[in-house]
Amino acid sequence: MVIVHHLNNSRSQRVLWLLEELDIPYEVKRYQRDPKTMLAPAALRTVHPLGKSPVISDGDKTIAETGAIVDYLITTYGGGRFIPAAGTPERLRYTYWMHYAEGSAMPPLVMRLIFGEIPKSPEMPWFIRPIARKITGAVTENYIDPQLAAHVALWEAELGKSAYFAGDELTGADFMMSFPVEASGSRATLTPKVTAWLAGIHARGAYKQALSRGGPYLIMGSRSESTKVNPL
Ligand SMILES: N[C@@H](CCC(=O)N[C@@H](CS)C(=O)NCC(=O)O)C(=O)O
Repeated sequence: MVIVHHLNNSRSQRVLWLLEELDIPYEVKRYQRDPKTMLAPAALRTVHPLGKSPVISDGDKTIAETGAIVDYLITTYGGGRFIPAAGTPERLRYTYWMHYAEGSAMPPLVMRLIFGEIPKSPEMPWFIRPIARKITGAVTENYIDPQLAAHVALWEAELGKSAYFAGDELTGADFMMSFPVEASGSRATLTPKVTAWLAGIHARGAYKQALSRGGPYLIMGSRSESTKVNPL
């Protein structure tokens, strides 16, 4: 039985979604973020030394890193689903987006979150706060936001070629991309094809079922909610 070590409001939600699509039995072990630091509890470090989510256990195997988990689940339990055939152009696209989601899309999103939080830090002396706000605001405006806009434009172009990120079938690339796209939805302006792709995913029965297994998922909040509740 697959056990998902699931942190609330986290990347691990997409693993639950994949498991629902695969329609295999699994258990969810829930962990709650510290409400002040938003970090995972120490208990997660007993599962994997980094103490990050997602992590899954399957028999004697412990697997961390979403891309590795998605790849493992699809190749072990997919029976050929959710992965394009080897040697096809779709397979190359699949490999690209599987790596890109965490390797390229997430860093500017995490940066935006951190730069947004710096001026709000309660430890910061009040007279430094306006200076911090000015610096972080300038970096966000001049560097991070243009980067994010370029990423969203890339997604829009890719979804102009096919219904999903790696062709006309739902694949691991879409499971991986769901989190950066959801996280961007509250930090950048999404474009029409990306918005439609996300709406299509949110309408899936398996996606909804995964939400009920994972508990409240606030990553999809509005821009204003996001400044308070959207952790990464
Ligand atoms: N690249 C890793 C990132 C893992 C990660 O940073 N997970 C976040 C949740 S979205 C986490 O555990 N944060 C809590 C913490 O760092 O304590 C993956 O995709 O699995």
